[in-house]
Amino acid sequence: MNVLNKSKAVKCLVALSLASLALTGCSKNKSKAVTGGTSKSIAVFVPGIIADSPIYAKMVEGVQKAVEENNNDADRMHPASVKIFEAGTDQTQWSSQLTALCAEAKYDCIISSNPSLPELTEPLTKQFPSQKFILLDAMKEGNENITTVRYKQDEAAFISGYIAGMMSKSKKIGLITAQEYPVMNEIILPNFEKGSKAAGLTQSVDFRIVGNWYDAKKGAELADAMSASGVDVILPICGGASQGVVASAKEHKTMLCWFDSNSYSSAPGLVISCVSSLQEKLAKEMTLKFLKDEIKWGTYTELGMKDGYVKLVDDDPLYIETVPEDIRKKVNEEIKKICD
Ligand code: RBF
Repeated sequence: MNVLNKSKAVKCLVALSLASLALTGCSKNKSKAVTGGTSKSIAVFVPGIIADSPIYAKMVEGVQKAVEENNNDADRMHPASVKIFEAGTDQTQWSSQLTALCAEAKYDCIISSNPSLPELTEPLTKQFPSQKFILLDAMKEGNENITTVRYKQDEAAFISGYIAGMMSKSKKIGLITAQEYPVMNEIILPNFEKGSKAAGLTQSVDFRIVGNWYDAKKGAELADAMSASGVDVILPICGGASQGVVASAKEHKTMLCWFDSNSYSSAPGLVISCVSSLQEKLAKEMTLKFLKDEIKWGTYTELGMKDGYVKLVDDDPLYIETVPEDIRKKVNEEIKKICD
């Protein structure tokens, strides 16, 4: 090999390793990318604000952990990359933001979460036939580009309502939602009420709407008005606006039920239940399945307490201190009935 050819070969090698770096993003197994694997690229579309919503924060963490695990696995032939898009709370923009993401043609799969996503992504699968979507906390069957998994929110709402009913002294409980949506109106609210009635309450749930997922001031105003009318347990499902509900609860000593995450410490002694969805675990598992080409496209799966994806956090010392033992026992019996 003459000097000129030698320098050409070196340049070629440098170019190849640069290409492999670009393929793997930050993976350790660069050589694998060159020798056979195809790089997979994932976008996480956050329909809201990560910091305000544990359900979104856990989705992002789960996907990131899956990609990290995949890229650290020396035997994996498919290094992956992930990019996070925080879409914000202006829902009128979500469709065009998603279209722009698809049009980039950079992402093999877009992962997102909430029940409005199937309707937004379905038309895009016609426009961009190779674009895949994994949608959590959502339901859609029969589209070969989409797979969905939904939590049994009826179970989460029933147990929350049951604890609220057992703990309420005024026998009046409330639910503050950010907005009305089918899962809220048809599943969460009726099952929260059903749970409270199973605990002996007779009144319907005081139901109030913030109008968005961020207005903490409005959340506090609604909670203040509720406690003024005698409500002594509130379930807030309103993202950032929940902070206002917590502030009001601390002022009026109103008890709180919580959804999606462990939040006993946000108002110690006042939070009487945290029913968590295992969104991080699910997001990680679904991402790994995608990276291993194991997703069953076009399907819809529902996961609940029996499957371990919806869980009352009952081992937190604050739950044990706040909710008396006889009530905790009755709650466990209700959970057992759901799981049997
Ligand atoms: N939940 C949140 O915690 N934060 C949000 O920003 C948020 N935005 C939503 C937007 C729409 C259009 C819909 C239908 C639901 C949204 N949710 C949000 C609710 C979420 O999907 C779920 O029902 C609740 O978190 C209770 O598990």
